[in-house]
Amino acid sequence: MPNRFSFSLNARDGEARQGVIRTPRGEIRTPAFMPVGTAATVKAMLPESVREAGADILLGNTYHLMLRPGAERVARLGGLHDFMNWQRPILTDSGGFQVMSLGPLRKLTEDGVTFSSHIDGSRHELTPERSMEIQKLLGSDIVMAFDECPALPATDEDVARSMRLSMRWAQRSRDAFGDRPGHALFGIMQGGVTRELREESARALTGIGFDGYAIGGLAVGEGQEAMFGVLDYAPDFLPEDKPRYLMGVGKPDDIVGAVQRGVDMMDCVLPSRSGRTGQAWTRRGQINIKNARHQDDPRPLDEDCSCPACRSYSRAYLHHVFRAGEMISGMLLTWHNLHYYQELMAGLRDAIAEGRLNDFVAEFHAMRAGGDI
Ligand code: PRF
Ligand code: ZN
Repeated sequence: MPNRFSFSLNARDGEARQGVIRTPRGEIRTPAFMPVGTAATVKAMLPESVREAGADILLGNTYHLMLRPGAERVARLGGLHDFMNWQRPILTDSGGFQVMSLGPLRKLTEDGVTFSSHIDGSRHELTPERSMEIQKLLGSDIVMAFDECPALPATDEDVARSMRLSMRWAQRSRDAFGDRPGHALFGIMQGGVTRELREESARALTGIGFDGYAIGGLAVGEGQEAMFGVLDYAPDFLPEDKPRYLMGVGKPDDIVGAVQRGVDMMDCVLPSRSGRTGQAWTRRGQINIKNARHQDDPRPLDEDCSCPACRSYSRAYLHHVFRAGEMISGMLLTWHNLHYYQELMAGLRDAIAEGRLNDFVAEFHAMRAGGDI
């Protein structure tokens, strides 16, 4: 294992890139999808199952872990990797975005954000410096700068003001992070759907210098067309030799479109969350397992899927356990969804490496039916 963080590209196909991030805790094949383990667990999954489904890295959340069980406690117990029994890389989000979604419970100043816990109402403060400290206590491998993400639509003036605050916080994050060999700090581009603001944000971040660059502030209500519009130019503002991470995206077709536009990493709660609400994602489209049409269906979710849910269980069984409120329902559907997402990423990586991404994407769209299958 290397004792440093590095990124190298193996292949390009159009704007798409295929590469590998090396860290002391293992390699991350890119384009990568990161399952979300907000509260030190990918819900309904054992860590070894998350790995078996194909994940190289998980995402954890500063906001949730600082409130419960507390970053200092996790540090005393040996750090997040030991605590949750996942020894591979972990990326932690910085907390700003999660605090923003609290709405009226928060107060924003130049220094940072004060907010009330959604758990017990207690008051807390997050600043760039405290966010860096918490992510260090957790032992995160990829630390995210502390930022603010405005909900869209917003006026250009509000988006500009917020972006400039995030860029001042990015500098403070960089200063507080210091020099930690083997650990990476990523800056987060903001600027809404305005090209000039995205460019200004990228210039500010590259001037500071980060180990990787996230594209934040998308998938917040602007719609896929507007998001792809930004992704048509924004990755070009970032250094070619550093990973680019699109935060909080998305559905399978969002992922494919983002990879085509030069994104290297993504995360989303969708495969795990929708697994618990009875939604399965497959190559042929979505399956709503609640639907009565599945109650006598002996077929698996997807005949060609090799996940445990598809190897050993029928749609009829999955329908039954979902309707009965049995926990195995969320376990099996989450496993299937994570497996599907990771197979999609592997397919994208292979296609880029072999210079046939356009054919892969055409096939991806051709396979998908409309509605519940
Ligand atoms: N900033 C941070 N986390 C995020 C986002 C962001 O803009 C998004 C936007 N989709 C998801 N998660 N820090
Ligand atoms: Zn499956």
